[in-house]
Amino acid sequence: MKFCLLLVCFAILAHANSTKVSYAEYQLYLVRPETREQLGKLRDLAEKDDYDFWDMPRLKRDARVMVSHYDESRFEQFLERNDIHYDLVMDNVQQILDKQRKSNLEYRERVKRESSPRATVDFDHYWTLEEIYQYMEELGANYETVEVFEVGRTQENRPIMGLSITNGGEVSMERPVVLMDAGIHAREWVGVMSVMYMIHQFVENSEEYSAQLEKTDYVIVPVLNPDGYVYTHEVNRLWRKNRTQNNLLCAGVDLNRNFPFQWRFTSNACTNTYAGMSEGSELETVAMMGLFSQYKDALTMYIAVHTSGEMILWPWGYELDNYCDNWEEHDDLGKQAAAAIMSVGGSEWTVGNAADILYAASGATDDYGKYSGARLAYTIELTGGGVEGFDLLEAQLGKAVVDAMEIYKTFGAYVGTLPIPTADE
Ligand code: 0X9
Ligand code: ZN
Repeated sequence: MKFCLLLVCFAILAHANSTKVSYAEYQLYLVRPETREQLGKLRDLAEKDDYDFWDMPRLKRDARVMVSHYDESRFEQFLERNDIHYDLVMDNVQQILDKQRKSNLEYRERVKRESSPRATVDFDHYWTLEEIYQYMEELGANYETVEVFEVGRTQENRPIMGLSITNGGEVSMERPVVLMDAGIHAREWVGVMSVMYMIHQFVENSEEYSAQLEKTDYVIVPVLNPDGYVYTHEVNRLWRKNRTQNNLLCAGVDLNRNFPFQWRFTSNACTNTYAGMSEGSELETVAMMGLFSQYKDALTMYIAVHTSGEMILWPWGYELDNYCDNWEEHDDLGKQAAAAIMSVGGSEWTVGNAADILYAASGATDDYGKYSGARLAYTIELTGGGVEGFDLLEAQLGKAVVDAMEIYKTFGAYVGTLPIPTADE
């Protein structure tokens, strides 16, 4: 009997893992906390309940929250009880996703018709994991400056691939290292694409960046959460976490809450910010920790690439009113990068302390990077899709990655002027 029950459960899980998730029964709200108390209530809700906050609530700003019809009245009652201003902006989230998909397909068709011969890489569409890994392998095979390596494996046995770009063909440990990852949050596709664009530029247009590539080594993990990334392409566009099965009901650990610095227990495994059973419990976390420790002696900068909000954030991010020792250096460089974005026609980005500007979050990679010895550690939140969708339309992707490139250039050029940590002593 028990065995049968188990079989039924497995069948349900297998089905849930393979059928495309529809958001027809979900609606999108904008909520706007006007007081600190309302902000606290909303953040509490985001952490404890399993509503999907596309943005974390910030004071006097709109945040997008996706709520099922089933939870609608409970959610609205909560907002009304706390006198929180809200707008129901979309009745059927699936319609936005479908509209975006259609527009993306049309755009792809147009680009295909207009560009002849077709370039080998393009930033007109979001790449699949296969396309990303294939491109990395291609660069590794064709360029002396590129090395491609496996950093670890996921629960679903996918390789987590890393790539280095170095002048001599390997990380010298005598030049400062910039360590980066993207795709820790599966649905944040713009971040992943910006890193692929950076790799493409640094490798295939290297003359343009020779001054900075001579002085700095790059170690990059473009998709730190490959299981989640594939899941967003194949099953559920809005998935954020990895794919660990926490219990019968809920899957996924938020890897950006799982790192072993100021880790904090969260009880509800179904929330989008579930921190895992224990610190460093996830394979992806362990893989990334391995890189932090491998390059420790030359590690100078760490960049966590996320979407969205157009923000450049520095530590500490786990609590309010606690700035890291060299926060002014972080802030100055962040502002330089923001100015560079504006100089290429981008919008005005916000630069500041992660907890202040966004919210406090424990066990995140940025703090772990700083704690592991990186002189500079940032989270960058790239351009997102507004109420029109979680991420940008593909037609706007090209501009977003060019803007992000301004940050990578500004940061890299500065790092090239710094001594490696061991030379400081
Ligand atoms: O919540 C996060 O993990 C990041 N934002 S996102 O919308 N991409 O999910 C921000 C993390 C900022 N860092 C810290 N607060 N430590
Ligand atoms: Zn993120």
